[in-house]
Amino acid sequence: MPKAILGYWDHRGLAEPIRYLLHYSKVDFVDKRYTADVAGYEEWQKDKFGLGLDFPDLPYYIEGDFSLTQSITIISYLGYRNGLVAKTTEQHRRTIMAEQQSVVFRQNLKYFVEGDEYGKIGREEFLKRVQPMFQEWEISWE
Ligand SMILES: N[C@@H](CCC(=O)N[C@@H](CS)C(=O)NCC(=O)O)C(=O)O
Repeated sequence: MPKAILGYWDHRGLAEPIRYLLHYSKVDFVDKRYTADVAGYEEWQKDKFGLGLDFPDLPYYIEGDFSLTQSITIISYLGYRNGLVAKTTEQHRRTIMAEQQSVVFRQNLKYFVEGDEYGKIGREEFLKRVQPMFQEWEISWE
């Protein structure tokens, strides 16, 4: 079986949690990174429709004939493959809810951080406003 390949831009973005998970699970993989320049963009455009992906996008994950896109789906699959799955109904409830909630969290945080907010209100107020977004996640996972 050829080495698994994780393809993404040469930054953290949506791929970093997948990279963490692959390292944590001791999966030997190719960390394929497309550079943020014309050459990288053109390389990705060539691969985009040449890799046989069902829904071509970045990140992608390939294991031989098997391929996946959608960052959360890749994480979910790797969890399944590496025994990091819920074993009870309650764990499953938390896992699937946290999975989608993390998408919303990321979106909201992104809008907040990338918007003009930080520049307008300053660091102290920014940290105060961003705090409640993290508080919801302060839950026990026992
Ligand atoms: N919902 C997708 C979003 C994927 C996405 O927006 N990928 C961006 C990078 S963050 C991209 O550049 N995709 C390549 C393309 O659109 O050609 C996921 O979670 O994987």
